[in-house]
Amino acid sequence: MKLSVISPTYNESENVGLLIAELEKILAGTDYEILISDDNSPDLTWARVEEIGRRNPRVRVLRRTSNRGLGPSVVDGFNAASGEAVACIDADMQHDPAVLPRMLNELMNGSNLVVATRYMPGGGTANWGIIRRFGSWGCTKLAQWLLGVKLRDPMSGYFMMRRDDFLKVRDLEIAAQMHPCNLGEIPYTFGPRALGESKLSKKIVFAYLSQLWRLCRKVRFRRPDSSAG
Ligand SMILES: Nc1nc2c(ncn2[C@@H]2O[C@H](COP(=O)(O)OP(=O)(O)OP(=O)(O)O)[C@@H](O)[C@H]2O)c(=O)[nH]1
Ligand SMILES: [Mg+2]
Repeated sequence: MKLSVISPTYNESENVGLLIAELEKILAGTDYEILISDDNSPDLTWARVEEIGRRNPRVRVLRRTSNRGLGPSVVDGFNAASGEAVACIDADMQHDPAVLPRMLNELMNGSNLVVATRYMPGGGTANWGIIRRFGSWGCTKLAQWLLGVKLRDPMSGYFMMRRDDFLKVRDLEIAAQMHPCNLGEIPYTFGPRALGESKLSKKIVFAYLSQLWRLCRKVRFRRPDSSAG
């Protein structure tokens, strides 16, 4: 089964080479492609990937110039992918690439969605202070309570699914709402950011909470989505 690994990036020029080198090592012997979905980063992340792509044709960059954001970048990456399996991974090495072969195995064994999970035996978070720990716990519980999500780590952001399943809806939010029947969870430890700056801000946390509330209204009360165009 061919695997497409999609990584959304914004100003990750210091990390993207490390990520690609690690993926090349771990996926050697697998049929794979690496697709970096970059929001035209001012630090020229996209140019760094183009350079690597000249050496390894399995590596491509999607240079995006509109609709900036992590979610839309992943969706565009999944749409442009050619693998039967598509995976999403952060570029700053916090998502351990060594877990990918186990995730692929789980998918090939019949899972529809495989989520790399911090909150299960064998998983964890490194170097987190009490505030981030509590914030992550709160956001996780909220998603589980409000949406009835069964996943132990719904905010993982490190997951794999069949591209066919994605193409049926072409939307990650809807795909999540379909409550895939065969869920797979693989433990991993969320490491420290390798280099560069975090993009996780209060604004992003607020956007997450308002999106959660909008989904909750839709799922629980079957209200029409007033933000839909
Ligand atoms: N294309 C794109 N990628 C983004 C955007 N914002 C963040 N990313 C990428 O999404 C991934 C996760 O973002 P991070 O800033 O690492 O967020 P985080 O891991 O929750 O926070 P830290 O633990 O502080 O690193 C990284 O690969 C980022 O480069 C965006 O607006 N567009
Ligand atoms: Mg990060």
